[in-house]
Amino acid sequence: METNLTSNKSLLDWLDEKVELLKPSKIVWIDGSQEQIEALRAEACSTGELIKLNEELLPDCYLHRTAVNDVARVEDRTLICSRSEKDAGPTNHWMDPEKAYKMLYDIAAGSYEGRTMYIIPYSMGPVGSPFSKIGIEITDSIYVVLNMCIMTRVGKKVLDVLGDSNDWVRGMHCKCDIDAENRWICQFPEDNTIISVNSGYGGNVLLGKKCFALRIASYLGKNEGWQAEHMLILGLEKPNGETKYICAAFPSACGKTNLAMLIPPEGYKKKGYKVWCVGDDIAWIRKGPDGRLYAINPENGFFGVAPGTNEKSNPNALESTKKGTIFTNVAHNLDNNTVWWEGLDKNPPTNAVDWKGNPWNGAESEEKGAHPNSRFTAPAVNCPCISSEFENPQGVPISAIVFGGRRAKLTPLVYQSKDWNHGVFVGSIMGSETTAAATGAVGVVRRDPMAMLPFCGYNMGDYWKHWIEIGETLDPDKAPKIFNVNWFRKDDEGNFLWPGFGDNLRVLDWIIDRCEGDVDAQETAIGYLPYAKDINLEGLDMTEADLDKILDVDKDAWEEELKGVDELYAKFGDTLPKELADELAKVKADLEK
Ligand code: GTP
Ligand code: SPV
Ligand code: MN
Repeated sequence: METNLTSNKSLLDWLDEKVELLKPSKIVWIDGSQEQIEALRAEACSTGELIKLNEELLPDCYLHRTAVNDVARVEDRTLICSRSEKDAGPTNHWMDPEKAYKMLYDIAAGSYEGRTMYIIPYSMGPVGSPFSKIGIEITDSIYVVLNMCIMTRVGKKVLDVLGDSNDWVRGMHCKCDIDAENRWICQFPEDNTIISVNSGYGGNVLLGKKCFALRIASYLGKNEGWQAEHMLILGLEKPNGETKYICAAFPSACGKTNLAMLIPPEGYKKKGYKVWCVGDDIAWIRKGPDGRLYAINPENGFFGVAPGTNEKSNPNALESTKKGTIFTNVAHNLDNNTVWWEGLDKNPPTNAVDWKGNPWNGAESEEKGAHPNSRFTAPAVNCPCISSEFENPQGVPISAIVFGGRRAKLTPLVYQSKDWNHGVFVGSIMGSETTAAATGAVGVVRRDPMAMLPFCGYNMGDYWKHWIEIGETLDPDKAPKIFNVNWFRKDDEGNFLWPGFGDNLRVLDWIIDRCEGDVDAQETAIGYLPYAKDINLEGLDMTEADLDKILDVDKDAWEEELKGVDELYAKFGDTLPKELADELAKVKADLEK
């Protein structure tokens, strides 16, 4: 074995076992040095795993194409392997851990033969922060190594913090043959272990992200009294210089990255409003010494949706991708060796290669150049609006928690919950149209509680109970206020009824005003809705009457919606918290009034 970077016995023992199983031809410790990263980039380019892009226009940027059958998370092949099936709950796929280990070890055995085993020590959260947690991922993919080096804090410094501790998350990734029939993404929450086989796509293989920072971490949080959530974190700086922090949970490809980096509309900008990005996908939240909730972003980069990202919709994200970025499954413009995706601009390249690796003429082709779930992996430091608190080991204090989904009908632009438990209810009933971020049908409404349906590492009934119990420990004056938003209402012709993107600040402004008690609202059965006059429409081609159309509560439609909630709740049996059953009954009764 190459010289060990640590003498940690639990780690070395685990590695010995994995070497025995996987039979790598070579072993490389990832130390996090620039020289090593350069050498790996060069090696990946020599084999075609990466394509180096135009050094002038996109310095240190690379393109990668995954297998055509391997472009999104696979939810039906993502398993929670707790000892008891009940602990995985009715919304997760479960397998007995003994059976799962055997299945996975059979698939993985000998799969590193002729390949290199890379050992990646990484920290989720700033190295050494009391919030942070350490993981080790072994992989046979340079693409995974280079992505992890952007998305997490990697290298020797992490092992120095780990010392002799046994408190680290074990992650084993094996590309095997990228065989979709034998693809499995398994979490063993009781063993701090993740095993991923036969995939090379982001969320399935960058084990620090969804597997650790959400599935394993949500379970750790339940036991240790904190929360791991699928949430962006942003700071809204007001003209008086004060910054208020908001966490928001939207399902995959429903606008977290966009909201986290938004640029205020002209009128707001002039007044001095600014938005600072702390995180765009995951928040780890715990109570601080002053009794408020504090959040950190455990990641160090953005694994963002490429399509739709442009100079107008999200200039900060676009700017973040201009250096040191890995692009996955976008189109390759051969004229200038850059990248392109649908919605980048109106000039698709004509001399290009599409995401599948075929010649592509964007002016003529009916096919898409980039996959709808194509992504960029960009370092957080590149982001022009990265928060000064990004590295703060204590996190930022949260004023508001926002839930939201993609709903063409029904859900109003924004409403506020009546109190904490009602807010937990609002999160629990979230429904959203499915997107390309996971395999399967797109555009179908499904229940996605707290945007955590694919990411909760244990029984979601117990997870809801955990939310309620966190609320019980908070002084109501210090607890974040809870809201729900929907940027995606459409008219009958399919046009969006709200401009979205930067203009979402108008809604955040109302949310912060509500938190400060600065604005009234109308009480309805589902919660407090804004008066149209209280949402600033200055500079928009929209009237208060237009706004009223997306600030409505349609009694019949809500009654229909709540039938879906009945169905969801019924699955939980005795693990459904009584508090949520009570909230549901209350909303039903209020709708009847
Ligand atoms: P994940 O990385 O999968 O968790 O996605 P995300 O929640 O960060 O979503 P993202 O911000 O990348 O947005 C996904 C898609 O939604 C993109 O195509 C955006 O253009 C679109 N989108 C984001 N915000 C808005 C909005 O306010 N209105 C509309 N109409 N579309 C939006
Ligand atoms: C998501 O699907 O919510 C993502 C991308 O953020 S992935 O890392 O693939 O999960
Ligand atoms: Mn996500």
